[in-house]
Formats: sequence, structure tokens, C-alpha cells
Amino acid sequence: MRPYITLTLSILFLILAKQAHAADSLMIHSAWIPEMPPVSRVHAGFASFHNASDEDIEITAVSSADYASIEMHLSKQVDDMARMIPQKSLIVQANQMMTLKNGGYHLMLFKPQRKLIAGDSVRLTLELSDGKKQSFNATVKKSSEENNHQHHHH
Ligand SMILES: [Cu+2]
Repeated sequence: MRPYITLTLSILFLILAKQAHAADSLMIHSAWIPEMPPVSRVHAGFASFHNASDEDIEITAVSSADYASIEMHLSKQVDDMARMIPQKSLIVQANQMMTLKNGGYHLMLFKPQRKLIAGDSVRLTLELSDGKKQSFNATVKKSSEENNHQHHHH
């Protein structure tokens, strides 16, 4: 009986340790929201997700107190038309960097709950497929600002 219990506990510990590790393995870099005119009811959100673990990480939902709802989209060219296709989840592959960008995967943030201007910070929360949540800040920036910034790096 006893060796069996020990073995079960060891396995359980390994599983828990692995899950804890997985949740800490998603790093979020340079999250930003292009500043929009105050009348705009929908904003875009961009970031880089770095999965430093050996297992895929699935983002199943995104939320923020600053928006009524948030969707994950993929921009695609369909018959010469630019379409945005809602995604049920985003998968950040093991040991990969996924960069949300214009014309690719991005966040769509609906109905801002307050006036958001360049320099403001928005708290976003990701929900992962294992039930864990991970929060991060996105900075509101003028689009031109970010373009200049990116230009600098190249
Ligand atoms: Cu979209």
C-alpha cells in the first residue's frame, strides 16, 4: 500500500509542478493599443506572446475592466477582401514567439468604458486553457509613435 501512495503523490507533485511552470512560461512583451478618436467604439490590441515552455499555451479568453468585451481575431485576405475572423483561442506554440500585428492575429476591444488617450495604461487579463489567468498592462500610443519606435529597431 505504502509504495503505491508515495508513487501517486510523486506523480501528482510532478503534474502540479509542471502546471505551475506552464503558467509562468508565457511572457508578454510590448503590449499596446493604438489611440483612436473618442467616438470610436472599437480599438485594436497588439502584443508579443513568448512561450518559453516546452508545451503549447492556449489563450481562451481576454478581458479588461476598460472594455465591454474583447475578441481574438485573425485578419485574412478572402477573395480580395480583408476579413477579420474571430478565433475561439490563440495557441502560442512551445518555445515560440507569437506577435499580434496589423494584418495578422490581433485583439479587438469593444466599447471602451473610459476615455483612453496616449499614455494611458490598460490592464488586460488572459485566460488560459488550464484555467489559469495572467494579467498584463497595455499602453495606449499614437500609431505614428509606435511606427517610429519600430523603425528605430531595424
Ligand atoms: Cu479585428
